[in-house]
Amino acid sequence: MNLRDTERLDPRRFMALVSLMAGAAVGTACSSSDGTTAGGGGGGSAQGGTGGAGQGGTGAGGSGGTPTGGSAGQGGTAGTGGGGGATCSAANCPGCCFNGQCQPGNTQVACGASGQACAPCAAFEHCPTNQCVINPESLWDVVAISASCETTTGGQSWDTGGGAPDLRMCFESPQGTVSKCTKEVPDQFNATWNETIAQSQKASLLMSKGFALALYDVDVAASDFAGGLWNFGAGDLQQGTVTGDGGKACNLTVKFLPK
Ligand SMILES: [Ca+2]
Repeated sequence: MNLRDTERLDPRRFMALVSLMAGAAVGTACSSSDGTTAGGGGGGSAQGGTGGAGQGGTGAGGSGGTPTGGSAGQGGTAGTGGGGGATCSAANCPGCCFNGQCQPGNTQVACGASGQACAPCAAFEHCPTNQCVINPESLWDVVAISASCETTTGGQSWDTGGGAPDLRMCFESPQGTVSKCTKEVPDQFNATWNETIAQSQKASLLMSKGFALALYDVDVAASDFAGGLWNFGAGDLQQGTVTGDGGKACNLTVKFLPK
C-alpha cells in the first residue's frame, strides 16, 4: 500500500487504515523496545560473566607463583644476615654484643663497648659512656667498722699518765664539721663498731673532697685527731671497704653500702 492507494479510499476505510497502521506502528515499537531491553540484559550478563572470569584468572595468577617465589628468596637473604650477626665483634659493633646482635651498649641493663658481651651494671651504677660507672645520684650508707692504733702517738703516750686512747669515729660533712659519731670505746688500742654513721648519702657527695671520716682520741679538754680517710673516689665505693690512717697513728676501716 502507498499513499496513492489511500487517495482512492473512502474516508471511513481511510480512517480504519490509519488506525490499523498506528496499531502496527505501536506494535512494532513495543516489539522493538522489548528486544532492545532483552538484548541489553543479555549483554549485561555476558559482561558480568566475562569480568568475573577475567578477574578470577588474574588473581589466581598473581598470588600463585612468581611473587611468592620472590618472597622466599628474600627470606634466604635474611638468613644470611642473621649469620653475619652471630659474628658480632669489635670489627662491626661499637656497642656490645647480645645473642649475636649489636646493641647500643649504653643502658644500665646492657652495657659495653667494642663488641664486648653486654653486661648489666650494678644497681648503683649507670652506663652513660658504654661502661659501668658509679651513678652520682646513687645513695649509700657509711659504716664505721673498726680502728687499730699504735701504742703511742708521735712518740707520746695517748693520755696523760699513759694508757690507751678513747676512740670514736665520726662522719664529717663538710670535712672538719662533725655530723655524727660512733659511741666511744674508752682505753683501747683497737675498737670495733659496725655502726652506721651516715645514711643515704649521695655518691656525688662521698666522692667529693668536702667529706671525711675521722678518728679521735676523746679527751676532756679537746679530742685529738688520731687518723682519717677522705678524698674517696669511685673505686672506693665500688670496693666497698676502705682502710687508711691519714698519716696518723691509727688505721681506720669504713664500709660503703649501696642502698
Ligand atoms: Ca683520751
